[in-house]
Amino acid sequence: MHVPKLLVGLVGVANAACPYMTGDTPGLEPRDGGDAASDTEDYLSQFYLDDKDAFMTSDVGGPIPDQNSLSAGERGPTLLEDFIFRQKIQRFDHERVPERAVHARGAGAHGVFTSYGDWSNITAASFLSDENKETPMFARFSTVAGSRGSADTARDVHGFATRFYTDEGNLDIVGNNIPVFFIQDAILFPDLIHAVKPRGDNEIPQAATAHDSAWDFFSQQPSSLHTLFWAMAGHGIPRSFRHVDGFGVHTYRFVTDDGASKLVKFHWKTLQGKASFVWEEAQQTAGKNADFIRQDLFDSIEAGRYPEWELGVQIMEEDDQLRFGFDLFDPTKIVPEELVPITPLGKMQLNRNPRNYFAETEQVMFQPGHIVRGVDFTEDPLLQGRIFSYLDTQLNRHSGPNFEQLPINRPRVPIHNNNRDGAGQMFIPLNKDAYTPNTPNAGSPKQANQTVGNGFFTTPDRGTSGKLVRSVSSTFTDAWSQPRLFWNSLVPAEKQFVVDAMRFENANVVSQVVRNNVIVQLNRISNDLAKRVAEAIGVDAPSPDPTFYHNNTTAHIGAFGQKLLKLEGLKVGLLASVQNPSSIAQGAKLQGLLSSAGVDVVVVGERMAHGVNQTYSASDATNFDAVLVADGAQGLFGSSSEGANKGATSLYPAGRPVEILGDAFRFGKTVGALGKGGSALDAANISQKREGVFVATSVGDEFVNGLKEGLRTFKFLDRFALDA
Ligand code: HDD
Repeated sequence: MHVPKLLVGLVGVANAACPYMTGDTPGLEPRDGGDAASDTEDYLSQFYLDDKDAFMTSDVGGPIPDQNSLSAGERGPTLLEDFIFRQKIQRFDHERVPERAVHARGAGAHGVFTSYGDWSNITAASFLSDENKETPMFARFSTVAGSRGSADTARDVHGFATRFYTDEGNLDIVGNNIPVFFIQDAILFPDLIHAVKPRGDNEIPQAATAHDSAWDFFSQQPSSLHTLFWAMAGHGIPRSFRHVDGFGVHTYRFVTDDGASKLVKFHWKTLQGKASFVWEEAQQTAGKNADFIRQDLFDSIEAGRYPEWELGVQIMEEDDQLRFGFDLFDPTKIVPEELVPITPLGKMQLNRNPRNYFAETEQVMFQPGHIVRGVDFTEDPLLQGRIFSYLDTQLNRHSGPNFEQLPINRPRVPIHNNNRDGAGQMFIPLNKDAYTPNTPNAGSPKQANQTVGNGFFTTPDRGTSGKLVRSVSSTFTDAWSQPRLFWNSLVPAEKQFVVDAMRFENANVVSQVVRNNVIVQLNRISNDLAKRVAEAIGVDAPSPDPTFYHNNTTAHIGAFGQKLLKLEGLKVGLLASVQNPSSIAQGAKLQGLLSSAGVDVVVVGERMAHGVNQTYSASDATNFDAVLVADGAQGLFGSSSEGANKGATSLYPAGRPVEILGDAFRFGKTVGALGKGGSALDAANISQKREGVFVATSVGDEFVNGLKEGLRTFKFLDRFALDA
């Protein structure tokens, strides 16, 4: 297996040839090679509208008052000439632009990519040409099916779109948090989305696949099963955007300066660790705080806890296209890491929140077609179709071609071409001979290609042929082996996640025909799974269908991990009581002990008071990654304070750690099930406490270390109610 080594030196010459033409593109200073983070601030600040001490003006700059309309007499009609009224209302009336056709709901952040080395032995891409080379980035995370105003914690595939503002133009890796996709040919995308989006007559359900058309599509289109399994597992309800991996999905090409190509798959490995909600928590959170996940990202960055991901590639040869028993150009297949390890190339750190959601996060327009020298496409039919669709949909959203000139979309290098005019043209081109070849302008802008001007080029050795057909490739037809690979790699509790999710989803399916079809497809993957779902949705338990059980490998493919690598940004709820100030005082002491780990302590009390951050009625255990009962607060448990009981009991089944200070026994009795086998804890059996239950006499190192260990493992898998 060719694993690239880091080259040193060598490419200095190539970089020197990378020309920064003095900008004749207004407002775009060529990167001075400074650090990428300050680049971003310097660059974007050119566009800030900063109104701290200013007087109000109209859009054309005249100072105005805008709180009263102009009328004929104090009781008279508003006058048509009132340009202030008309402009203000007209601007309001035109604020909404079409939301994204999919991925409408998202959150973004700026950041920096740092290359681990010089990778010119596998790619000519400039952003990977030097160790520690920095490139400004913007990333946007999203759900797929929900409208812009839907809830963050809906179960869904999650978008993971990343833009590199490289010194040779913008590169976008527009991926998801799931490494495969539902379909193989882009022509089916409208069918897929029409099936998963709400019904055409009543626009119900919002942001949910628990309905007939979605499962009718999934059961009729088996290529969708692999992605569906990942979405029914923890990957569909991540704890936050910080706790997901990202995938480019398609196989791309890396191509070197001299035209040699490798096949690569892009991976973003979260350095926070992967973590998910359980479905009940995700549902509750959607009601308690629809913005829970976007708030988590924003608050983490505001607090200086910058999330990081490592960019890696699986590197394969052109001859490997069919080597693994499936087609590398089939976007429903992964390449198990056991077969081709991931080579880390660099790290992305998101370290700056947008200053304006619409201007940056809503207007950013990613495209798989935003590609740079050293990266090339493959014949993957889904990728080919996406290259058209994103440009097309963005023309619709921006109602014109100049969206690439918006501050968030502009590259950080000068633009030189003969594209002219179009609505909202922001540049003033000085070259009046906008054609090539031209003599009056000395032939500028000149053609850049593989050997001159560091131009983009298609891999020279790429070739294609074949009769024109409309069909799925015969190399794409096995739809069941890889969902089985995924299912086999899950631990029992994660399998329970999938079973429970499919039960929930199909219990909302009305058609018995669709339910039967679903079980037929599940049975081609696992008879155990099919029987467990069938029993819950009124379908006869199927007998095994061995004709599909080939390739039954159990290669572990990095199923949804349960280990957190960093505690930064996690929250613990200290259940205290205003009747006992010492229970509240423990909050400050605990915060002192946990702040170095980046863990926030939220003190919960019956009502707001000094030292109390939240009341029981306004909070829920699902807001916290662990629940702690302060010493002296146990008196609340057993009383009528619903919040207190809910604070602990509703969290416990979700597998989050529960920490008990002081008189644990009374608390134990109330909450119950803290003992092994689901028994209540009491003085006699306190040693029988279940995994994830910690008891300490005071807020000290023993208590904090127990909590940190509890948070790290995050989910105590034995707590989930597994099928008998
Ligand atoms: Fe897509 C947006 C990811 C298949 C057509 N897609 C969109 C976004 C992400 C993805 C992350 C949001 C970008 C942003 O934050 O602005 N899409 C994917 C992945 C796919 C995929 C990983 C499969 C590998 N998409 C796909 C297909 C098509 C589209 C097959 C159409 C043929 N996607 C779109 C779109 C969107 C979009 C309708 C809506 C907003 C936009 O493009 O700019 O063109």
